[in-house]
Amino acid sequence: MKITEVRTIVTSPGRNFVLVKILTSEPGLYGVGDATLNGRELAVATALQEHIAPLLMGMDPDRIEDIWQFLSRGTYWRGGPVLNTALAGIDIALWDIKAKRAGLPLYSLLGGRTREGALCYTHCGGRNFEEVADCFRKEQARGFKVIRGQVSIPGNSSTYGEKGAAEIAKGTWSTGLPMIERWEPSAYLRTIPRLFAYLRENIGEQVEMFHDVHERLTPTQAARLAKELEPHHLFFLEDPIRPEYAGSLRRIREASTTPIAFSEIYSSPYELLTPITEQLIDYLRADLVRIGGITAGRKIATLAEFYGVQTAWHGPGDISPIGHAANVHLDVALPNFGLQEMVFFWPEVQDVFQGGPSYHDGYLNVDQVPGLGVDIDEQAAKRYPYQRAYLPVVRRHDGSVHDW
Ligand code: KDG
Ligand code: MG
Repeated sequence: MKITEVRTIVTSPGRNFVLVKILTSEPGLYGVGDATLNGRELAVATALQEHIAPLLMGMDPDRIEDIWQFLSRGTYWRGGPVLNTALAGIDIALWDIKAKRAGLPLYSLLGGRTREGALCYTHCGGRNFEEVADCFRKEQARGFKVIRGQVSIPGNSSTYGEKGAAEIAKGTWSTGLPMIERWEPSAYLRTIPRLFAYLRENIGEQVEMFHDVHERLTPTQAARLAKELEPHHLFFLEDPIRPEYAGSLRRIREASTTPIAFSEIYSSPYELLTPITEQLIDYLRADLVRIGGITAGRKIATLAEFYGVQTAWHGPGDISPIGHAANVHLDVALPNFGLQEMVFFWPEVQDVFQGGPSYHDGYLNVDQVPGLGVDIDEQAAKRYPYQRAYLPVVRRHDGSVHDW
């Protein structure tokens, strides 16, 4: 069997997605992949169309690992979010083909089910503590056992996550130029411990809560926050410091027993080696579509298993139902699965994609159908043309750039 075409589809049903469709010499046998990279979509699409697709013509799609090595190391100047996201798109599509050929759901090729469903979480935000608590009550009523809590920070024009699930689903991206958010650490560091004291007081201990720092603190600030949050028993504190400071996770570990989830921004499984092998983290927050797909994800998850680290893949709305399905197929097969991010996709997305993970009472699942269980309606995809869009940028009150 041979690869006969690698098709790149850029579509924007409410936000931009970059998709891959790999066709083969077996009539009707193709695979779909996700290569979405917010704010740099066309860089990935061009890498796929101009540099990667020509290399794959005539290759055997069954040779997933060989193609992964060939695309990853054969490029010589390797890695980074653009090339590894393109690689992920190819990789996910090849796994879809392999599972379809076998007539098995993808999780079956990954070792079969270790669980009946994947524990998932939703996003709550608000302009004040009461709004956040109201959101927690609403989401608990929908069955969520784990909920992320974010809140507006006094003095800031807008704060990441304050709009909750709606913001995360369709993203806070903006067409035209990036939205500039203002942010200062002092007000943030005072507010977040008070938020979780309020939530524990008013929502109770039954629901698991966590918070996403979104890579904004210095190691010392992060150590302070993790310590002050200890009494509230968070499920984890997410991305407390910049990805470049991974070694400083040691400082947070020394200061607190608050569990740490880290690595959302990483674009290579190799960046995770120290955090995992030194047990500096409790959950790996990598994004399969960023680090190189299912092939990379299952390797780093297996390493993590031997160090007591669990998975908590980054999920939609940043990625499409295809990437989300790849998440959940791995989730239900991995012994060290921890938690899965999710959003409810909106109508335009459901117009373009058929299938994908389903939600029930706090858990996600995938159908027992061959492959990933997701398909693309290419005609519908054409109805949502790409529009340049950027993620926000944060500047401190003095105007200097900070991490968003
Ligand atoms: O597009 C980027 C956002 O989706 C990102 O901020 C999400 O940090 C994120 C999270 O934990 O979902
Ligand atoms: Mg995050």
